[in-house]
Amino acid sequence: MKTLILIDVQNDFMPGGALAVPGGNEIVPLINKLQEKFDLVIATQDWHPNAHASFASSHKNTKEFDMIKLDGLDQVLWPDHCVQNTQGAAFHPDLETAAIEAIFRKGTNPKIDSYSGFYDNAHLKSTGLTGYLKDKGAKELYFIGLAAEYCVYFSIKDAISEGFETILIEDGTRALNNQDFENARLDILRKGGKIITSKELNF
Ligand code: VGL
Ligand code: ZN
Repeated sequence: MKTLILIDVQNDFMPGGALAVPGGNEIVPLINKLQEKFDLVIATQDWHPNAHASFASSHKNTKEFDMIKLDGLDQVLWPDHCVQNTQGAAFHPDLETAAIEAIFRKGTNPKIDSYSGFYDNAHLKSTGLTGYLKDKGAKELYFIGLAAEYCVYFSIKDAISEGFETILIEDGTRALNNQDFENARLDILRKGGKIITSKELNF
């Protein structure tokens, strides 16, 4: 049962958006093309309330992209992004959504960030994604979307530890910082995840 998981294909992560990932828009045609190859397609959406704790604007004497400790965890302070029900939180207008069977929203707790589609950053609360996927009989999870070294990487780490066969489609992601993504790639491989290009999908 091959499942494609679209991570945060949202306007704020596209060039011109609040937290733009360089080239983020370039992956949308590939995502649209690949969907029909899969038995199940699901998506995640970064979905923050106003004044979320991950926003630099919620803290005093800080600026965007500063690193702070938030309840003991490292936290990058982001520009305000993906605020619930705004255009920035909407999927890219060209993303085909007809085949997306479920959307898992994350980052809704105002006090804690949530990069992974499975758990918040402190692993305190599950989104229910593991249970949903296991109930559906999903075994191999293919990941695509944004941003490579944040929400894609954190989702992949959780998918591996939840026991799924986990594959990153490398040409279907873009990073905020390529060096950070290189470290994430090595960690994915070390943990037993696979990294392929879409050309290698032979089904
Ligand atoms: C993301 C930073 C903050 C992501 C979400 O989707 O990768 N990155 N919120
Ligand atoms: Zn976010």
